[in-house]
Amino acid sequence: MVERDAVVVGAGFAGLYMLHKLRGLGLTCLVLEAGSGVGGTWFWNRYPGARCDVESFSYSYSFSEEIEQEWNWSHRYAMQPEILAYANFVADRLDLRRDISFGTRVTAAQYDEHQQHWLVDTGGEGSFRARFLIMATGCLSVPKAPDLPGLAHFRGDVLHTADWPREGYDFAGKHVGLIGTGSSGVQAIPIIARQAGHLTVFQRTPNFSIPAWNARLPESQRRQMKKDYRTLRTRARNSYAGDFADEYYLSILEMTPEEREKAFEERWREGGFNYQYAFRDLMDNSAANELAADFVRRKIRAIVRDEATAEKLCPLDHPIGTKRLCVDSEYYETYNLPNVALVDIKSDPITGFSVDALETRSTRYPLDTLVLATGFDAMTGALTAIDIRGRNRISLKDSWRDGAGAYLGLAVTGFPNMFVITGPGSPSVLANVILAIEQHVEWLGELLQYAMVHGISEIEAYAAAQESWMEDVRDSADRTLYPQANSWYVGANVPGKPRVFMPYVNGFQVYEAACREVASAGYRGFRLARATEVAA
Ligand code: N01
Repeated sequence: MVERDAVVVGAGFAGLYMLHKLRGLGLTCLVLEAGSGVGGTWFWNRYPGARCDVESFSYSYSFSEEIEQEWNWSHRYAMQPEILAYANFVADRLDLRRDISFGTRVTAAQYDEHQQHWLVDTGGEGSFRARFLIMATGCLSVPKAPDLPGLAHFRGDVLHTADWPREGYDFAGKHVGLIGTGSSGVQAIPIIARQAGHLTVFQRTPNFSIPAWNARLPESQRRQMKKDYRTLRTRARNSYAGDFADEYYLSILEMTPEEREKAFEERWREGGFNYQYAFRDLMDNSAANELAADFVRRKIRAIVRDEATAEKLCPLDHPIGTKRLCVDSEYYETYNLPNVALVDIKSDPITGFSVDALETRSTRYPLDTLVLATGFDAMTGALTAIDIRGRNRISLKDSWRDGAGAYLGLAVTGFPNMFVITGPGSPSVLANVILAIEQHVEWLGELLQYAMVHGISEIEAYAAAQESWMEDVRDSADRTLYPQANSWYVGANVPGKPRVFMPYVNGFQVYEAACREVASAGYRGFRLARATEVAA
């Protein structure tokens, strides 16, 4: 049995920084990672076109000025290989690998109330004991295999974007089918279309996508960004989305039609997420939202030459932004290529597969390869995949049966000394997730420091604190348009998952202030017990 002060699960961006932070506190720590390398989601998601849709300078650690200055981002939005190289650079620069056990998948964890420590099992790769268990398992890390009738009959290659072969895949000359038009599909489709003999996209629901206008960063801009880093980071910390961009200052409804059209056009030309975040009434006013949505639909119709295809690509079933916006590079333009076809599987559903074809109600599509860009069991999937048992052997899965919850999105009642980085109830996926991770790691570092100084051996969220936090998470979401969509934010993409809006919608800056306030009130809402009190 290996013993440490803390076991961290996952060596993505959260796990790496958590390890560094714990070392700084003088705690011993081991990170258990299922993959053979660091990087988390960026280790597994190697599909063609995979890149970050938050700008590279923003989507990077802010805690080390040395790392900021030493690393050079090549593009406005970094591609997956570059982000993975960055994660490796950080791991080497901070000498993190010696405390990471690769190829070690955590299968179970049990809290021992008498000893106040966690026993962590890996199903053959060893057992571990630690006072603290920190789940850095990521919000989007468990791929969702879609329930496709008869898929087992298909003898062609089946690839999932979130579990892509490390050696890559040669699409040349192949007839390829792709299911899923969320961020992953929207990024992969233009690249696969250029490589494959023919690409058929099977679309269930169209998404809104904004151009990335990705480009190489000129040296002068890189130099300037590095000079301005502290100001930019401060701006991000004080913002809704944890990003540098200007946000929330325009009201769609207060503008004249001409001003509005100009503002939409400017945001479209600027590209990326600021199309959503620049307008303060877009996410809570249906009329404002519809105007922004209509502008994007008009863009789609102007780009896509075939009228019927353009109509199929126009989202009509959800307000813009209520499903996560996609950010693309020539996504809509791809449908003008002669080797690309779009099939609406809502009106012509998939009925089955044969050894070499996908069949819809009306048509047989011969395929060599099927790409699944069908998403994730988001926010909770990586946690409920592990048999986590807290006080009285209660399982996390059971305690989340009616919906996931965590106090501040960080700590779950009944699971003392376990913490979740960017868990349900925190801004996580609605913010720049690297900053969301940093804020959690830093806040948790302070809590553990406080525990050490005060001789506290057990930390647990009170049930009332968690309930009231999750009530606020839900009520805040209900004041917006977010819950109107069948999105993975509410777990709607996983059959049987309770419909609960999981992220915190009030903004990164509001959330950070709430966390600070909890800390300065002596960690209000947490039961902090000294060893003697626990034993009693
Ligand atoms: O997954 P998704 P994703 N039959 O869930 C369809 C992040 N990300 O991997 O909408 C047919 O968004 C499903 O259809 P529908 C980002 O946060 C970030 O693309 O359920 N279709 C949908 O079209 C993103 O939001 C980056 O009707 C089925 C698609 O599959 C999140 O990951 C890059 C189906 C799934 O879309 C998830 O994105 C990539 C079925 N049975 C991803 N099941 C960055 O750049 C599902 N679909 C940072």
